[in-house]
Amino acid sequence: NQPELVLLTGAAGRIGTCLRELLPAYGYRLRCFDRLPVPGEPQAVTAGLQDAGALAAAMEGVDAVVHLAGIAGEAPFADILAANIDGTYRLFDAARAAGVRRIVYASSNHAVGFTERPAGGAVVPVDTPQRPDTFYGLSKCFGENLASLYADRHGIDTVSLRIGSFAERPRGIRALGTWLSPGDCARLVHAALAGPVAGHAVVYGISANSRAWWDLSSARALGYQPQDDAEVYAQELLAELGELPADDPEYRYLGGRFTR
Ligand code: 15L
Repeated sequence: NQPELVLLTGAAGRIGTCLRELLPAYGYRLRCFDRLPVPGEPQAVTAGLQDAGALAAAMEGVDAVVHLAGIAGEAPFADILAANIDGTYRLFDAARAAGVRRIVYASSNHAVGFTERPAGGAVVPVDTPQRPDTFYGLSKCFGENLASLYADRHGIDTVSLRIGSFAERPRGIRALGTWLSPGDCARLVHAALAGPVAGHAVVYGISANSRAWWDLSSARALGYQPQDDAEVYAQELLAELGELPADDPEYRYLGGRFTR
């Protein structure tokens, strides 16, 4: 029951580039959408989310959407409003109008970024209250709630991925807990596209890090089996940078430096 044709928005971005490389091996056909040309994808739709005609045409025949497009960090509210809030609404509504069955939404840990890390290094559960650390994080709270609304009201299966720190390898001490490797990113998105979902699911997106900050049980329930662990890099990173002091926001809050 795995979707076949998947619309990938933000296909030219960092995670989009990773998924273009790794998702086809799981049996998906990708249609790429980005406001910038997508290197090596002459068929990609080059348009913004505000282009209703291009978005509707891009949705034709699509089984599922992976929505990555948007601003990936803090920005003036007007920019976040246009790209991440209005743009995400337009994406969801175009998917609804086209009868798309599932939407995988790239949320972020910054939706809960002002949450203090529990004492003793316990992982934070997925049902912790939203607590954005920026306008960016606030837009991710909006996207998660939109995903919930479109699941309840329109019966679309939706999955919000609270992505940690996606990178080729962990950069910095925080990433020992928050890293998502490229291979695990593809495994996670595959699970979100093909796993069992009833309504809206929220999952954290990190690798199988020994120092994980977030609970992966809802992701595992979709079938996600992470293979990488940032611990492999721990010795090298700690020798270079040292442990984070407990009063450093980078250590104290889930969102790290975004809270500053
Ligand atoms: C994010 O949401 C950002 O897009 C990314 O650039 C990183 O800062 C990441 O979170 C993180 O928290 O490490």
